[in-house]
Amino acid sequence: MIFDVITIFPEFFCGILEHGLLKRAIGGSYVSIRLHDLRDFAEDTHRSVDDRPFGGGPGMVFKPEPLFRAVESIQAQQSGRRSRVVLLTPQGQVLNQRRVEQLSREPGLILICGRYEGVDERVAAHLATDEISIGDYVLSGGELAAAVIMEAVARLLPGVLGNQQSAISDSFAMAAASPGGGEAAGLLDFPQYTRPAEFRGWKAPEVLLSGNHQQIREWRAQQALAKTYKNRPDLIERLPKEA
Ligand code: 6GU
Repeated sequence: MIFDVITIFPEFFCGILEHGLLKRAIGGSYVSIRLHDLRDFAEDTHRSVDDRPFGGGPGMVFKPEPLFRAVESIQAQQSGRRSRVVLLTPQGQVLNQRRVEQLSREPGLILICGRYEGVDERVAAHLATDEISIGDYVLSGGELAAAVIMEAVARLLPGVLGNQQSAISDSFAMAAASPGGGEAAGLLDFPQYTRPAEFRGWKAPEVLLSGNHQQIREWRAQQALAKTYKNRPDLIERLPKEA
């Protein structure tokens, strides 16, 4: 999977590429990430990429020309199928695991880091294939959102996680493939405990130490439901009705 990231802050990505999952995915050649400085595609000597909004108002808006030039120069180097062009913007469709799974089936993604004040709408209308937001809150730019997408997609690529089972049974992964057939059915994950069995007087649930795997499965299913009910009642509403 090739990620082409278009940004005014290429250095922003140094840290996340040098640690953890993305570092391993790059090291193992599952993923390659190419950073493109939007200013390299500016048309004037000041390398300007934004301008004041038509109609007035605060802030600056990304001009269309540098973004079109950047995407078209990336596409000109692609031989096979064209990558989807994802505009990261708070006006986009909210990312979820289903969308992450769709994106993980692409050979590559071009990620445009927008800015909060705005991107000329002709980019959304005529250049981007997708507009994605990572949630209902405001970030100054799309860089963190691009990092979120790359991490979430990379960990689904075959081979990136040593233990594929983990990706399947994580919170939000679908029930069809889950081992117990229920605990990951669109619910949050069940609570985990590790040693010590007692910490500051708080005991780990005895059932987890019992070795009774049937009881452990039942406890985890019930706890997953309780946690979801408490923190994400909206997910309960969306459960498949037959269960
Ligand atoms: Cl993709 N961009 C910005 N600027 N803010 C956001 C976002 C994206 N997703 C949530 N908030």
